[in-house]
Amino acid sequence: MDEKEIKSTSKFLSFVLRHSPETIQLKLDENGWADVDELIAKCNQYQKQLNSDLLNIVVETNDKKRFAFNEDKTKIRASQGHSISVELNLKESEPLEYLYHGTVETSINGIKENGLQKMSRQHVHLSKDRETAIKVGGRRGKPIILTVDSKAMYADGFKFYLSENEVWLTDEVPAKYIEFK
Ligand code: HQG
Repeated sequence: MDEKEIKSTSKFLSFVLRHSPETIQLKLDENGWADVDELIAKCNQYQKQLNSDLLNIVVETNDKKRFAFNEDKTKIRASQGHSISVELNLKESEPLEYLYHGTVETSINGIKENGLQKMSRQHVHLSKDRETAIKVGGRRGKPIILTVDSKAMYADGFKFYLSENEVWLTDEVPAKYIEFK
């Protein structure tokens, strides 16, 4: 199967499973799960070729493990990154001492003023290492990496969640916990 097809399918699945299932008249349950057979049927109906082989490859080879099947592989969902409201039943976890956030210059003043906010997503996304944060920020331009004092936040009662694909999530990061350099 060719790389391009896998990538474009992954992007399309991110779009429908995180942001806009109604685009293909797909129903997600309250936990964000779509029925696999229905997903395949609806994709094809809307001119996005999909079959179970391609779906399995996309899920297995995805660089960030963005999607997960349920145990018997009858359902699929995105593991994080939603803008639509879904209950992921995320595991609350004690964070690493420091977490990182990759952003760009144009966001810095806003972040200094209001801290890191969820913007259009359900959580603020934080990375476990600088390398990952560089990639995240690099999607928008020259990356700037902010260091978050997650240990101090946790000590002050802020909650952290680790998604199934190891992205650290929290509701907000007030500016006082952020090191701007
Ligand atoms: C910025 C991708 C001004 C924030 C990535 C970011 C990640 C502010 C943008 C995941 C702000 C939101 C999430 C404030 C935050 N003022 N700007 N107060 N607070 N921002 O895409 O973290 O490939 O919603 O710095 O790898 O960039 O899709 O968040 O630039 O894991 O799987 O507002 O998306 O994963 O952008 O990325 P996003 P993000 P996938």
